[in-house]
Order: sequence, then C-alpha cells, then structure tokens
Amino acid sequence: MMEDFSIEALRRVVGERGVITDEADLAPFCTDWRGMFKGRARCAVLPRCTAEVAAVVRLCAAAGVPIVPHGGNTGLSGGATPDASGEQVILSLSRMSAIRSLDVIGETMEVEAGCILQVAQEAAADAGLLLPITLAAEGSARIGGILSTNAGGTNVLRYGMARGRVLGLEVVTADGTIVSGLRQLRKDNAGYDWKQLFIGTEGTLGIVTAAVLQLAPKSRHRVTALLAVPSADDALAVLRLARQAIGETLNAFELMAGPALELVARHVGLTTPLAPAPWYVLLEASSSLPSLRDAVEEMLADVLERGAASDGVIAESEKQERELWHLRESITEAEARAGRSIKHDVSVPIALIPAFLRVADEAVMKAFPQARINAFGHAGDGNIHYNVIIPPDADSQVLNRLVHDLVVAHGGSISAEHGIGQYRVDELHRCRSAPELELARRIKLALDPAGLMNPGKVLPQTIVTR
Ligand code: 2HG
Ligand code: ZN
Repeated sequence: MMEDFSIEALRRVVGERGVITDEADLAPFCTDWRGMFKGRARCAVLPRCTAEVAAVVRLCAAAGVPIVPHGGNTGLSGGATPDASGEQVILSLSRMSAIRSLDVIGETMEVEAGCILQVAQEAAADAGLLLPITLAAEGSARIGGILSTNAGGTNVLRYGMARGRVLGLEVVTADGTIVSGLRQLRKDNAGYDWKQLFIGTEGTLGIVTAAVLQLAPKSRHRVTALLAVPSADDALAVLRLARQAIGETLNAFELMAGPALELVARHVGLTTPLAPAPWYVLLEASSSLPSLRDAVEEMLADVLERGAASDGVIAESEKQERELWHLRESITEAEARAGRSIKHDVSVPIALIPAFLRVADEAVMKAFPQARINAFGHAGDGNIHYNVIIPPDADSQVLNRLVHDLVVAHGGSISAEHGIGQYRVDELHRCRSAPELELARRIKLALDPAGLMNPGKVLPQTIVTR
C-alpha cells in the first residue's frame, strides 16, 4: 500500500536545511545550465551521506514518488531536470562531496558523488597524480553526474571515457538498498560487473553515491599546439602523423571549424593567434620524458612541410597553454550567446569525420538556408559537436532527424558523451534497433519496476507502464 508522502519525514532524515521547498531556492534545480529544459518539483533533498540517500529513496519508493538525481547540472541533455508535473523529488548529491581516501601506491581515489571534478583533480595533483577526466565544465560538474552520464571530455583519446576510470562503485538501488562495491582492484572478474549498469544510465536504475577512481601518473612535460588546417581531411592527416610520431603521448586532438572560433571572437572576445582558417586543431601531448617537446616540434615541422597544416603555434608557457584551451572551451558559451542552437553530440568512426561533415553541411544548408553550423569536438575519438544555430521558428525535429539519419548512415551514435537525458529520448528510439531497446527495457524493469528512478530519461516512461 502506498504511504503518504511527507516533507516532514524527509526533514527528519536529512535535517531542516536538507530539504528545499521555497520556489525561488528550488528554481536553479528545475532548469538546466542553458535554460533549455524547465520543470517543477515538490522539493529538492540534499542528503549528507549514503545512508541518508537510501532513507530518502525508501521514503519516496513507499509513496510512489519519482526521484530525479542532480549533480552539477552541466550535462546539456536535460537529464537532471524534472518534468512539468511538480510531482518529482530532486535528489541533489551536492552535500556529499568528500574525498574519502587517496592511495598513492595503488593510484586510486575514493570520492563521493557530489565532489566537483576540479576539486578531485586538484587532490590528485597534490598527491603527484592525475585524475584524467577533463571537461570544459570541470569547475561545476560533479563526479556522480560524470559517472551517471559516462562523460567524455578532451582526453578520451588517451584515457578513455569516465567508465574506464571506475574501479569500484557504491550505489543506492530503486528499493533503497545500499550496494557497496568500493573495491580498489584493477582486476576483478568475480561475477557480473554490475557497476556498469549504473554508469551511463543517467540515474534511471539507481543513484551513484561514491566511486573508487583509477588515477594515472602525472607527466612531467606537456606540449600544447594550435594548428590551422585547410580541411577536415587534412586534420585527419595531422592526426595520423601525430599518432605515428608521438602517439602514446597524445592526450587531446580537438577539431574546431573556423566559424566556431569566429563565434568565440564575437561573443566572448577571445581571438586566435593564427590567421583565419577553415579549420583548427588543438593538440596536447604529455610525457615524463624530456624529449617530448623536440618530438612535437619535429612532428609539426613535418606536418607543415606536407601541407597538412598551413600554420601553427606551440604554447611557450602555461599561460599560453591556458589561453589556447580557453579558446576551445569558450565555444559552448559563445554558441549559447549566439542565438537558438540545436545540439548534436554525435560520433562517427574517426576516418569518416570528413565525409560526415561534407554531407551533413550540404543537407543542413539545403533544408535550413539560414542555419549557421557550429562544428567542433574531440576528433581524436570521433566525437563531433555538430551544433546548428537556427532561427526561432525553424523545426528542430526535422533538423535532428536529418543530422541523426546521416550519423546512423555513417555507423555513428546520436550521443557520444552527453547522454540521452530527456533531449534525445525520441531520437534514441528511432535510431536504435528493436532488440537493443528490448534489452534496455528488461534491465529497467528488473532494477526499477515501479519506474521511479529519473522517469522519462533515456527510456520513454511508457516502457514501464505499458
Ligand atoms: C565540449 O566539448 C562540451 O566543449 C560541450 O562537450 C559541447 O556545447 C556543446 O555542445
Ligand atoms: Zn565535448
């Protein structure tokens, strides 16, 4: 039998200040960073420990109240935004932000879900180690959200997606059970690797409360370079040469279309140190071997001689490195200021990036002559943010379908790193095969039969109710 839902009962669990009901205080939890998704909620609950998360989940489960987990709110797919019903409870992990332990010998860190990525990165750096998850939103994104969305970022090329960093996980399941698998083991084949069910499923199967992350050695030398390249094909030629010359040291290989950096100049006021070009590549390499810089210089000389790049600059100081990265990381903000943009966080096999860009540009400009294409992304791992700025009255669904059909035709994915959230639910169901969707449905029903965990995200809610 359903019990009555009571704010007072929640307060008894998380303390007076742990429940937010005031409309103004609740507002930031009910919209995303871009203000694109908006909803309403009964309240936001901010537990202080895993036991409190479990108690909150049990109270909500008993009353049949849906839960929307909330991290740094930077996901861009609406995964942390409640629906319009006002029935949902937001569960913010922000008061669970401890770094529980750090093991320098094993190079691991146990961290709570609410810890901001940058804080975790700094703690690793203080111990002479590297937490190799690097995102433009690292100053706000929280570990729980990063793992729940299996975030990517700029160094996936070398270190893989967030999933690959997770050695151990602690979760609260939909019935309020704490499942702790906070092991520090690099090798653990004892049974099902259940933690993968909670990584990348955006809180639809349970709540990530803590994790053991695999750190990496910190390189002593780093080289960052910006190149101007005539075409996307040339960018891939640079990638190939870089992989051959300095492959294992390459952290990032970012591609930016000329218009993307024009947006940054116009809306953020930052300019490139190179002459205007159709495309730019920002690459970063790091190694503890002192010969790194010589190797990068040699590789760049080769690239210029072959004509794969028309110009290039290597950062001479940390300040210059930050300036080059600042250009890249300002594209999202510049785009947000430029008007209504429709995001496509897509990936295709790396070798097909130029072909995809060619056909997509042609098709988009034919269907939407007033569109401005803002293409940039992590070319080294095949992920392009193929964002399109369109007039307010343009049909975004037509645009989404057009782009995603081309992505699928190129063997790609309609969400490379930002997840499905509420933004891409329909498109996921249009683009994925029936057996894959059925498998997802069976997993959802097994772990969250009442459909109370982040309903309507990733999977349509009808999956549970039908
Ligand atoms: C990035 O690569 C982020 O900067 C944001 O993933 C992507 O704004 C976007 O579409
Ligand atoms: Zn990205």
